[in-house]
Amino acid sequence: MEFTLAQLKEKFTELFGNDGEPKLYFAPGRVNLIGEHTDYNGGHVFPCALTIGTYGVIRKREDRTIRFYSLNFTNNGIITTSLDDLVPNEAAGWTNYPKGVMWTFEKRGYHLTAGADILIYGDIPAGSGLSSSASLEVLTGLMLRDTFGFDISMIDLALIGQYSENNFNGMNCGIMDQFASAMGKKDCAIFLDTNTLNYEYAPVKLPDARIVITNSKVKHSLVSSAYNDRRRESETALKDLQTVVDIKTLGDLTEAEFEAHKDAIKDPVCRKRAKHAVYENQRTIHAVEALKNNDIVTFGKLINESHVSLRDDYETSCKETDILAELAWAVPGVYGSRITGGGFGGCTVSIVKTDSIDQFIKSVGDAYKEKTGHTAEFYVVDIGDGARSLD
Ligand code: GAF
Repeated sequence: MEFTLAQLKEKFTELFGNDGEPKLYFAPGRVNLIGEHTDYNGGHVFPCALTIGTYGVIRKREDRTIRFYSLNFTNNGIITTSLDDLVPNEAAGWTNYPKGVMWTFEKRGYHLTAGADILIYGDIPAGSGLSSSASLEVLTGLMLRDTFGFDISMIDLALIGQYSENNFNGMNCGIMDQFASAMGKKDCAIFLDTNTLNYEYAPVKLPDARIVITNSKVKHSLVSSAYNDRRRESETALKDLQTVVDIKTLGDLTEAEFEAHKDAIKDPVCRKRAKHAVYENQRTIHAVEALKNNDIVTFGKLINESHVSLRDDYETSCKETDILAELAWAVPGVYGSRITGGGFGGCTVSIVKTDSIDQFIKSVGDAYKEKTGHTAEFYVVDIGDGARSLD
């Protein structure tokens, strides 16, 4: 983190004056350990909040003006808008995320009686797929809730973030990222059933290993349209299956039930998508059981299988993340490695024995550079708490 908390507040005062005490908040990014592209298919996910994320300083105004400033995009200066202009607009760039949350508040009857001055700073690497936008949405929701005194639960803040991303920003994401940012807990992953929103905190006890995130530094274009395509294909498969079996979501099926009914899915591409969603959900359930039994070897194997399924059936991996996973699998001391998050670039997550981490970084980093020309970045991460006030 480039700034101290005191510096964030000083910067706020420098930009927006010292007329009243501003408040400081934080919402984390996330890494998903397993359960990918299951959250909009009624399956389970297993993400954890990180200690990196998005910081926000806020102070209520008297009028309806909203002023934003990002320490990450200082060239844009102060961006001024109004509560009367909560419409998505490409030129508004990153401010579409907080504006979307404000719009959702209004839509849900949480009436914003005044504007605000807001300073943002994020330390999630840009384009890494570690949920900087979800963290910004949850952060905005939390800041608005506290500043305007609304009674809204953290889970509802996550749902508001998801709604705004779906309906204001046009990305049909599931609930995982916002839920992890809002509800994260130090040293635990969240075993979340996205059908019911029932969840359980599972301690991530890795006696001899750490979580290592590898950033491919690649982000292929049209990520959000490819993501929305996957969602549509899964929905088509579900509709076909519902003609032969009584299910609400793909998460309702076991592997055996899927195999028995899969021929009802007419399109072979949709059939592959559904296969991933069903098997990945079951893998996630087994992986959490393995982790609870301190069986890190099985946990790692399931992580590897998840990558293969995302590569071959769901097709959200890409050349670079396939190379990263394959290089990781070849390093002794790696329990498991796979692409994490929405896909089409971004990061892999690996469980690496602590005393193999240096070798992992050197051998994966060197070979990746040689094969792709890109310089990967490695983050040995800790699991942090969810969104909170820092005052
Ligand atoms: C993105 C989405 F935002 C999540 O909701 C989830 O679907 C994920 O991709 C894939 O598991 O991060």
